[in-house]
Amino acid sequence: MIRRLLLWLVLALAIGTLLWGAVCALFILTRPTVTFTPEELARPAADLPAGFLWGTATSAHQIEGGHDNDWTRFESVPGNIEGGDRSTVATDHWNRMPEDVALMKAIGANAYRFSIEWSRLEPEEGAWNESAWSRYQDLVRQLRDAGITPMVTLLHFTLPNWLADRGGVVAAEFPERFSRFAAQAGRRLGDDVELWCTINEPNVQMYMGYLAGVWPPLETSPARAASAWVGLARAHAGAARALRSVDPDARVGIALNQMTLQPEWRYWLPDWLTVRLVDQAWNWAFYDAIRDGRVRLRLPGASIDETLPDLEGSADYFGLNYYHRYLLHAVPGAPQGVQMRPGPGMQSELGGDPPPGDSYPEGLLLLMREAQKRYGLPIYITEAGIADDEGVMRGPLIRGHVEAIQRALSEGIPVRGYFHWTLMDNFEWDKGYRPRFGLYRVDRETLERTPAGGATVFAAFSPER
Ligand code: GCO
Repeated sequence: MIRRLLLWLVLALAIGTLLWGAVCALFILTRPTVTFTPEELARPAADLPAGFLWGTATSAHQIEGGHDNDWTRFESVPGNIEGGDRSTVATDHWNRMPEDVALMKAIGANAYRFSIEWSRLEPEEGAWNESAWSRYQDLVRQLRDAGITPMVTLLHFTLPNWLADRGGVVAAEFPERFSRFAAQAGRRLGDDVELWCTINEPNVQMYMGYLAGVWPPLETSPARAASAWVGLARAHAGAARALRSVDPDARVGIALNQMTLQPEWRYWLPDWLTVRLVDQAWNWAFYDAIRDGRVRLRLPGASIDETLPDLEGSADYFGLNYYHRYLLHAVPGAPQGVQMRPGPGMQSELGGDPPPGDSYPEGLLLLMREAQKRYGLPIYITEAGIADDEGVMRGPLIRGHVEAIQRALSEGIPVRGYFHWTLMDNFEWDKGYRPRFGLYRVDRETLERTPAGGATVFAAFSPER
């Protein structure tokens, strides 16, 4: 009797192990990884195709100076920003536009992604600031004259105070007000601008503002996070419709923060399942919603399933912001049940707790393949970069990204442009001025810009050279 029981037990264990192995193998096979060898990265890369957009990216609040918005209020509270830094002057780009366009030209850039500051352009609800609009009109003209294609972002995290006071991105009126702003932008800048990015990183804005509670409005509520998500999706859809109606040539998209996610333990099913869940929610839920016209998101503690008007097909391209790889480990009791840590690649100096993921250029290729499979849209890498004070990691990073782009192109993936984050060191949100992401180094005393490590590598890949 006991022998029989033991036999059954052994049999059950063997079958269990086999099944376990089969499921793990399935996960591993369906999520292949890629490694670029040092030899591959040491050989010269093939030229990027003619017409490929090779540029830098910035955002208004991080470089312009002179703002009055929800972030400037946030910065005035001691303890909110590392080192007590403020965006008051930033890099004074508002007064140095021609000089900064010349900097782009000097490193062979033929494209530039930047944002226009809503709080400057509509300081009071419904009152447009004409001189601010004409400054941006001048900027796009200067860019065109220099042979630099602009991509304009309408919302890069910051909100006018009048809107923030009424609830910001969760306010019922937000989508409509934002669409009205988009229509104005299309009318005033549309002659020189074809490429539009409605919103920068709605996933970051939702997470940092409404779940982690470290950015305005400092909330930590899954239910409010879900409302922010829906508000941002509605606003994007409305803005896309508005832009297309005033500017028939407009090509509209949205920039999503994307991460490479891998299991900490390769043969541990809970880690694979965690990767699946986080990957879907973080990397794909927003563009899936655009593809399907239906917002579906599951957060621990809240879930949404809503069909939204105008959302379906509201993107002409897939916008990919890429910085980090994380290894995920399922740990009951950890925040959201997940422990995240960087992989073994180059470590960004962004800082923070938990620390940021490592740089893994191969991940860019994996994400582009997945985006192509899901949407088949042209792809722009709307941001990619590294905080690197000494400037020693930036060059190899750019080389790795070019490798990823070349391989994607050779597989028939329609990648059309790359915007390196960033043109010059700037105000890095709650981290202040410490992390240096710039292809130009900015002296914080004199604001003088000088080429940083990585600038010559960037210039060497320019299709314009
Ligand atoms: C973001 C933004 C940028 C950052 C950049 C570096 O991802 O938070 O788009 O504003 O400065 O990503 O962290």
